[in-house]
Amino acid sequence: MKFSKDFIFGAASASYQIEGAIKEDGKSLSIWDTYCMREGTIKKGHNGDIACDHYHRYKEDVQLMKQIDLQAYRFSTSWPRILPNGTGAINEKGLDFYDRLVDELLTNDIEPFLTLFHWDLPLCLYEKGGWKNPDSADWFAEYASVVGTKLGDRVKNWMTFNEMAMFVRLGYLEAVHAPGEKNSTFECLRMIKNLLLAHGKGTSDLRSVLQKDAKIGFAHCGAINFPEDDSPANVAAARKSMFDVPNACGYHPVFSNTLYLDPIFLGKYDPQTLDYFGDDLPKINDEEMKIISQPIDFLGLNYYSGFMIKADEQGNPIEAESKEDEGYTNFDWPVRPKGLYWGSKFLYERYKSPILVTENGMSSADWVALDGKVHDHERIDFLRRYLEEFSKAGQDGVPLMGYMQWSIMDNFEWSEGFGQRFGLIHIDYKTQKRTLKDSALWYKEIIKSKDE
Ligand code: GCO
Repeated sequence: MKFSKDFIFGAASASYQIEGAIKEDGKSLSIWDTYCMREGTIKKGHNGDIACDHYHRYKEDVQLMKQIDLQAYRFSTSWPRILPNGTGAINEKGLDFYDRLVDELLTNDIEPFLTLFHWDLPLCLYEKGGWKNPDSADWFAEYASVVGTKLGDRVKNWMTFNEMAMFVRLGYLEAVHAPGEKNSTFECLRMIKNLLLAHGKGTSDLRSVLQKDAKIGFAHCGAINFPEDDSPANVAAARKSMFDVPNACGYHPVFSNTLYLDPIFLGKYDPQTLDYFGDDLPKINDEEMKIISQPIDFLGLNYYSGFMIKADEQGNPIEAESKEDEGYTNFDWPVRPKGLYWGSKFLYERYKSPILVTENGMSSADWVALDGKVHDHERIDFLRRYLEEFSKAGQDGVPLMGYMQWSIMDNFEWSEGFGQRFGLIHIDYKTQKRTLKDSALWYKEIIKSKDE
């Protein structure tokens, strides 16, 4: 596999999934803290109260990253740690944590990639209506500018939101993630408009406090479809289906790629979205659309598995039965590396934005073996397959910024609790002992070989 000289290899995490310290140093609660307190929400009653205790162990964790020779680390900041009231008074102690983390990373030659919102909305803002409140775009912009002002002299790569489509779907439509609501399509669409405005206003307020060379992106996760084979009819069907509303893979249309990416990257709703939702779709006026679609620097792609598509007799996309003897991860997600090649290509063709893989990885049933090591050979095979496909996209002309493996360490996997292990680093949750998995050592070699 080949990558360009400036391609960057890193690994990712998110605040609620690793930090713990949910009530420390002036942090207020987030919707994830309280969601986990509700009985029956999380497998085995797990929660992120302590998680990987990264809040206290970040120095040790950065040293482990250093041992892997990571070039970059993608993490998210916790909004209620920084602004306990959601807006207004800054909690300096909370903000200092990220200040120290950034310094620690830079001292060890690891480039920080910062996500502002990876799902831990301050509870106090949720109580004011959360993302349903039209003021939420201004709340987010204020938070973005607070973090940007403090860290913008050192952090060059920023992401506004992580997987807007996913948290709308899981948290507000299907009620399987915080805050656990089931809303109508009509209500979701109104919330999505506020979210898009939050992304836009956040981007402009952030831009105004960052240095000129800073990059801002949006980390997206949606249906990624790839063709059953390279025949022109199947390729055309797969390409079309990625941006169809509804999509051949059967996802609810509020989870469609275009609903989010077209306003952000193309400055408009696509015709199918307008058609499908009709009067339910809130109007976005020109001024608002300008805010939403101001230029950003990259499209972050979170990719784990996708859908295999073929053309039916009329050329319409339909899901193809898998003929391959696929592997399945511990989550039961099919191993489908081809989506990384085709997905990057299709997204680039439509949005013309460089692609950064902001997440990719797999969960497996890892444990520490008798020899004290973690032999996760399946993860090594998985990552190699996916990276090879991503590299192919680059060779075909898609501008690739880099690749962030999910995740730097095993962590709190939302409603699955600690049962799904995605890390390059194994965590023993009883003792908080960290062990580099075989995949981490393999990844180190991949990073090294890039420059050879
Ligand atoms: C998401 C998040 C991550 C997950 C990861 C594995 O996609 O849900 O961005 O926080 O942990 O994707 O499911």
